[in-house]
Amino acid sequence: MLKRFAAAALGGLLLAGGLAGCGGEEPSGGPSGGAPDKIVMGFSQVGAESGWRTANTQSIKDAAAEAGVELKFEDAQQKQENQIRAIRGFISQGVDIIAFSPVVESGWDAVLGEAKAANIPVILTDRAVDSADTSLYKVFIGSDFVKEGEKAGEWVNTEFASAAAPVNIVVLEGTTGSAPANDRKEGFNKVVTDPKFKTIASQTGEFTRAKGKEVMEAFLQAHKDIDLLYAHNDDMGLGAIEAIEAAGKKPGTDIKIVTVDAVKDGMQALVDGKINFIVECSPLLGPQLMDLAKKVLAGETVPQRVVTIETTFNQQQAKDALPSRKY
Ligand code: GZL
Repeated sequence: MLKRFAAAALGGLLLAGGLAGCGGEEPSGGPSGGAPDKIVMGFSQVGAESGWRTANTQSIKDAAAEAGVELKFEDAQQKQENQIRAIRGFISQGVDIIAFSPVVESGWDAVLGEAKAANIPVILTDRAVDSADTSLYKVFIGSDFVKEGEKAGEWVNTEFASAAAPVNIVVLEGTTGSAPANDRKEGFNKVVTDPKFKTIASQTGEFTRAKGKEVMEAFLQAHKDIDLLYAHNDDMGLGAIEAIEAAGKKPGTDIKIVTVDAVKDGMQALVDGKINFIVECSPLLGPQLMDLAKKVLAGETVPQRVVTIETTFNQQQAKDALPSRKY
């Protein structure tokens, strides 16, 4: 059910979008009055840049259908201005709740302040914002990206424990300014501290295969002695594998590769020995998101942070897990 704004109802100004489906009844739902009978959720998605994102979108759409939530879904094509525009659209339509995965960490206070002023609760999924004002959103559900970086780093320390200096590392970073890129870098650098490790190149591959391949080609042109690639997601790692093979080298052998996500294609490359280790980042956030949305709208207390549970995979673990992998 679309929501009329309390202020608008008082002033007799009903937003065009607010008329449809309302039938003039009082706005129900919201923190005080129990969840609306039919929740309308506006969701702004980052884009469709990776296998992870595709699985995340499917999880949200399937969970909305399962939960009987009317989902207004907008794909931002990895542009913050498109997400801000979508959120303003949801506000003017008078949705009951807004959820989104912020493409970058900064620049959200104004539009989230507008949602707050319109009394529309917001849930962050997948990625965080750096707003100091945590009253701008009800809950953030997603992975601990710093821990993911630490897990990748711990594997590197073990894998290269007996390696002589220097161990030359190249990094394919995620989207510049995004929480996963910032935090996976932070976590990795926190644990990979032995002076024998040298990060000789680090550049964004925008979480895509195409850009990951392009940047890895440039790394290979500039550096003949790369020992390890740390890619912030499987897709960039898979693009890099193409570049490494085109350069006549063996991925997983000549150049070791550690990635994050654990989507099917990445897990297959791990089974094939082209990737050496994957840190899981689960995209299956849909069911928890819908459950939290219902709780928020029913006025129930919800935790401000819900961390997704995830693991890591070596080659044998990938062989065991791949047949039943959901994404
Ligand atoms: C992580 C998510 C990242 C994935 C990438 O939660 O935001 O964005 O690791 C995706 O594959 O593009």
